[in-house]
Amino acid sequence: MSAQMFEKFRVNSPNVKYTETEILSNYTYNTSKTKVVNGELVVEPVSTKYTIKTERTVPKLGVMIVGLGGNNGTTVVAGTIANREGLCWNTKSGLQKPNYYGSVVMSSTVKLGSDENGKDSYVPFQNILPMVHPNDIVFGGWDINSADLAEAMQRAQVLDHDLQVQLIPHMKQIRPLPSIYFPDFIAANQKDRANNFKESNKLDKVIVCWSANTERFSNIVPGLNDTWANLEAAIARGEEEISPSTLFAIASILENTPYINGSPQNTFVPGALELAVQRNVTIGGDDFKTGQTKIKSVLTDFLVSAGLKPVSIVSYNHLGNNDGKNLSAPQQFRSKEITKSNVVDDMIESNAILYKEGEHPDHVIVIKYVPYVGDSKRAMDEYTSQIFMGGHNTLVIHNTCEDSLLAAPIILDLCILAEISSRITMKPEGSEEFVTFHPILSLLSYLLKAPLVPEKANVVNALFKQRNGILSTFKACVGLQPENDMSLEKILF
Ligand code: NAI
Ligand code: DG6
Repeated sequence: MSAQMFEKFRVNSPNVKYTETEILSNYTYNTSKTKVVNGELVVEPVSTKYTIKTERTVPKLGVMIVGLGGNNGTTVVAGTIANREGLCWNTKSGLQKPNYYGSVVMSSTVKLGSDENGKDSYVPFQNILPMVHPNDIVFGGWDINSADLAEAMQRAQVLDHDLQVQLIPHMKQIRPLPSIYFPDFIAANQKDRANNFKESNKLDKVIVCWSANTERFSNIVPGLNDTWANLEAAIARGEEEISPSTLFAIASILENTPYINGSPQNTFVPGALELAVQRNVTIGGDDFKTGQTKIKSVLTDFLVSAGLKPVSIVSYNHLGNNDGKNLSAPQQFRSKEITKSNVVDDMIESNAILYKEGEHPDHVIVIKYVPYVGDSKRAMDEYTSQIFMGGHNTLVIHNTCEDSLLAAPIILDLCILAEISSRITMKPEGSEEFVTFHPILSLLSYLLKAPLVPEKANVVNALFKQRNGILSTFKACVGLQPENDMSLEKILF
């Protein structure tokens, strides 16, 4: 065996100090700066020293889901209860135990080093820093439909029947709070679900996550939503172009509560972004990255970094749940088409040997609503690449999966990562002040199709770069360098 896992670890280094309440790490961040001098690229290594402070006390986290009665909302709550209560259920293949598969926090591991025999030592991702355990999260939220979560879970038809039966007593105790419904923003075919409206709700929980229906994009209108001052006035006037999701985000930010957008629409209009930055309240978005897009952000990265040239990417999918129904309307489909389309841009731009400036593969997105398949989404992707000497390589992928079982662990990850990120602060050498991460939390990019990033940062879509970004940051908090794949200690003769 060349690897082994340990539950706990301690870093033994003069640069790391564990106190009762904090982990303090003196960390040297190494990167490179480039500039062009007389037409030549000059690269200079740069080292910056930071003191990184991580608060060790894990808070009791409340997660408020907008769209709590939907497939994702009910599945994330049900899955967490099943794990917490240790509910096992019979299936045709035998007894099934609950798990958190699909959660990068709960079900993946991190390499911390190698022992004297060269054996790699791993710890669970969740143990690299003190993080909230999903079993301890308290869920609540809003929906435009008043069904309790037992009813909503049964309507979703995602979980096995035997498990649902065991969950009913727990789930029926939770009923979504009433929400805001503007028929103009989600598809007209959602009208029969909206039996429960109200203008606004007081947001008082720690993290709010939008997992409600995909809205159409809002128009960005000068004087309306382009600045916080204009947006505030527009909300006060009750302007119709302010979407429910933007209202939730604003209410959340005003309550100093982080807000995550799991759907594609442009909730964070410029005025909302300005408010989040002004008040330093964490926001993350847009659109959960689950199956097809995750594969795309791996496969395209592989092709382009292998020197192969993707020239056509066609992504087709059909599904039969309420999300699929909502997306069958043109404006809501358009929102999803946008977030699904931009996910290869950074990889294409990184390779000017393969692509001339402005050149891009043909990239087509199709989504069809097929009620019979329910939550079991079918995704078919075809990647055609140009290869050596004018040849072509076509890869075809067929993927069948329960959509909400992929999305639910991602909701947990987003909330857990947003929470731990709020307990990390950094002080550059020479400064007196510890600073937080930028409120537009790009660290969440791994879990989002169209990552929001601070103005000066580049969007990264490539999945393993995104994962490495999270891990390198968390390892820095305990005084460890990013994973170094040179393995010099093992390969020199
Ligand atoms: P769903 O249709 O089952 O659930 C959405 C829920 O939102 C419904 O219960 C609906 O009544 C409620 N709703 C609609 N407007 C609302 C409002 N203004 N306030 C409060 N509640 C409202 O959809 P599902 O499958 O749970 O997906 C949720 C969202 O997540 C969709 O926008 C979807 O595109 C997005 N998403 C889903 C992924 C997946 O793999 N399941 C992945 C990426 C994004
Ligand atoms: C149809 O595309 C439904 C959508 O909500 C997707 O299932 C969802 O956005 C997940 O997409 P992906 O590309 O991350 O698998």
